[in-house]
Amino acid sequence: MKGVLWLLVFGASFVVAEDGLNAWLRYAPVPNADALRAQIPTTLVVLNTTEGSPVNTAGKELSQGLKGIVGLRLAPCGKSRPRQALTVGTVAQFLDANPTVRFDLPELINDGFYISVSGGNVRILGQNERGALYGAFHYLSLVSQGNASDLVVTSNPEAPVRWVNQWDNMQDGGTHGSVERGYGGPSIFFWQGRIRPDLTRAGQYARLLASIGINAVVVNNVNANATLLSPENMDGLARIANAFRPYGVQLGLSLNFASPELYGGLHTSDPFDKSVIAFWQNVTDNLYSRIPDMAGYLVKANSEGQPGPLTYNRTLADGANMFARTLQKYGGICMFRAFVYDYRTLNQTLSWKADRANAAVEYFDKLDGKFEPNVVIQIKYGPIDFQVREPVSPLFSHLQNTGSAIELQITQEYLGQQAHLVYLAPMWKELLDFDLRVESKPSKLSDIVSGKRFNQTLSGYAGVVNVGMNSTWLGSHLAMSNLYAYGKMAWTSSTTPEGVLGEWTKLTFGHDAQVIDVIKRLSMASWPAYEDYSGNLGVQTLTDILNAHYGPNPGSQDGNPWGQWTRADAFSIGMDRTDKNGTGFAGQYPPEVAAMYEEVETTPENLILWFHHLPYTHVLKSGKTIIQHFYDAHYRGSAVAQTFPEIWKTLKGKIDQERFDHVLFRLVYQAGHAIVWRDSICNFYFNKSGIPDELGRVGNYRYRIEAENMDLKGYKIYNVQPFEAASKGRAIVTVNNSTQGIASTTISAESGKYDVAVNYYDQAIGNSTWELYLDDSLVGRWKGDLEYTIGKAPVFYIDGQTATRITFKGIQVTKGSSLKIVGTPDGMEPAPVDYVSLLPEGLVD
Ligand code: GCW
Repeated sequence: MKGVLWLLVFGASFVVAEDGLNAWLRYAPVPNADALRAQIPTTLVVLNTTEGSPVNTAGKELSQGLKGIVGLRLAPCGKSRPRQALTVGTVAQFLDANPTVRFDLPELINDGFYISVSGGNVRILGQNERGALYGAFHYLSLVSQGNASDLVVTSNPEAPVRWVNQWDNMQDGGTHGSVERGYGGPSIFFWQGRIRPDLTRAGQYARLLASIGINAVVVNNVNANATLLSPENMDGLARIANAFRPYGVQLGLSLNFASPELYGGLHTSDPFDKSVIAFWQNVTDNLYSRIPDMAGYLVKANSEGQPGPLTYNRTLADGANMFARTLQKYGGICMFRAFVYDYRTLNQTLSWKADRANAAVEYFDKLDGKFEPNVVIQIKYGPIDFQVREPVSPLFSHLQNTGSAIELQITQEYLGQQAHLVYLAPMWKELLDFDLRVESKPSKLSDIVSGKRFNQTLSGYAGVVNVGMNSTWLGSHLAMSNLYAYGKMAWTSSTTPEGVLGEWTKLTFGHDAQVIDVIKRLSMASWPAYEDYSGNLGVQTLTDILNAHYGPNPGSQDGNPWGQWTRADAFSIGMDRTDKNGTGFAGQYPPEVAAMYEEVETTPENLILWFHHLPYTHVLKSGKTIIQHFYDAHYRGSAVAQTFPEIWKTLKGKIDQERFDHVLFRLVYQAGHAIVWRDSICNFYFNKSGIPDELGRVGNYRYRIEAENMDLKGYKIYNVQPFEAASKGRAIVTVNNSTQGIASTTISAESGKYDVAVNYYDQAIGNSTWELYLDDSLVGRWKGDLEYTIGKAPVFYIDGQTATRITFKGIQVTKGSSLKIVGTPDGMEPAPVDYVSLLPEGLVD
């Protein structure tokens, strides 16, 4: 009876709307709560009750968690300890408190934990306080997943550096807003050039991160603002560190290399200049006097216009070491980014051998061993920039006497900006499992970044996360699986993408098997689908790289110094990165891997255009030509995306309405945008190569009514740039900003039920309204306000970044009747329309 009552009281939260703020730490009631509760002791022994200590936090989480999950109210321990208790603390604290207890010491390293559940006794012991908190979160996760039975867990992290980076600016505005490449709202740390007065979200963020083993957050953008070093802002940073500390999360800072000049009033930032060295030592001393446990620094230097040691004819090591030395007496770390390249020197027409991918090894190879021991080189997973598929950066095989960390991107900068579902763990797994075969010995990337392969003591993981004030953190509920998986994989690289996803889903959405299955199906299909409909065969993402890094724009890759080239011409495509004939990049790998990438035959086909320049007619192992593979993959990937909303809909009523609607909205949007991707890429390469699609799909859209072919009143024809971002290259826009436009036509399709899709452009410069009528009866009305609802970077242009589809399903259409779109412009947005598709039910085109 008690159980039933409990379920009535607590079970209510099953249907309560959820905004995502607690992410996977909802502590929601589980189905077998009664049975679980009976297995858990009722007394809690917290071995350090100092307010703000991680062990004390662990005690609070256990109380709150077990109350929520199984309805158990833990009682603090009185004078006499009961035989059965839930004990949490460090190993040392435990031995202190229990001098007579015989106990086999677990083998723990820094941050590691041990859990023993035996005979109604639960012990959660950390090697340090942070480890104890990790153990508590792990135990709560087990119970949340329905397991409170006897067990022993000894868990140690593979690598000491498990950081996240936030690219938070000090203020909103500028080209990147509050968080560069952030799609979850403004910074949780900074506002209007200062640290926010209310840092509640900073504490909540630290809580989430601690629960997945993350031990430090670099709070500000690598494109750093020197004013962060003002005394007032340093005080503010100390407040952030205070908010983090109860969760064992340390604060890290990005530095602007030119701060001595920009902020310190010096005439140089030369790392060998005495006054510069003194400036930085002073900064470091001031910071540590406020934040004694600060994690250290992160430095982006000589990259994308940022200053750095090369500006002063010093090496990158000279620069890194200068910071590292100031940190040494405090035990701090200097993370120095390998993302160094000089776009000013890159010219694809002048040299076939020019290649941005070569830069990192060229700069850092000769510096191996020249860094202070507390420097870690932070290397993006691939040699270019967070593309949908890249080979592992060869630099990992070159730094054998210097610690390295892999930089992964949780924020989906090039991968759909959280408006597309792309579960990234499978990609990370492939990268981490890749064997670089250094000196022909097993050299898995995961073993290099764990420090195992080259005996490094400082190494690990950095994940660019970019959460914001949005209650969903990343802007999308489903995107949070990426953050969860990141933490778990940084702790244990053998974590499987499916396994960790199932765990996350249970914690985030509950135990319903169908919910778990659906989220698994969608998520596991999502990266392959995105790769298919964006850029395949290793050609890169093909997104717009000159604007928001969103939406298709294959032409933007070439003809500029950013070096993300595809070298596509009328006959061939791909970067020749071979040693014998190309940029020599393949030769940067250890010999076995270099030999594999050197030859077309042995290069994995999903990277073939990364390494080779080939004719469109080159035949792949599948028997298809490259161009036909492009067409087919884009059709396949976008078709998979069409299934996402339908699959998701089967969960109606199985999860709370708020999250159900939020996810559905995004999946519907993604399905529409996948069609935009498909058509843009296919038409772009069809236009370049002149080779038609064997299946006749590309360029032939039999269900479409092009807006430019309709009768226009108040609308005019607009040539879209790039052409492939519109069906047949053209769209319509209202003739001015204040008058409605009407586009109408007579339906020639046979009468019947249709899904009516309208492709339009939603620019972030106004909120136009569109109305769709069939014979003067309103089918639907919608607004162009995606800039407020979807979170992706705001874009002003009429192009593949703003192209959007809305579909009205099951509409009765009569031959000979009239179809009309009425567009009302708003602000600078001229209610643009591309086409209408009358789709027989079940068809998408
Ligand atoms: O991916 C590119 C991004 C920049 C970013 C840079 C970097 C923070 O487009 O926004 O700057 O890389 O990683 O430094």
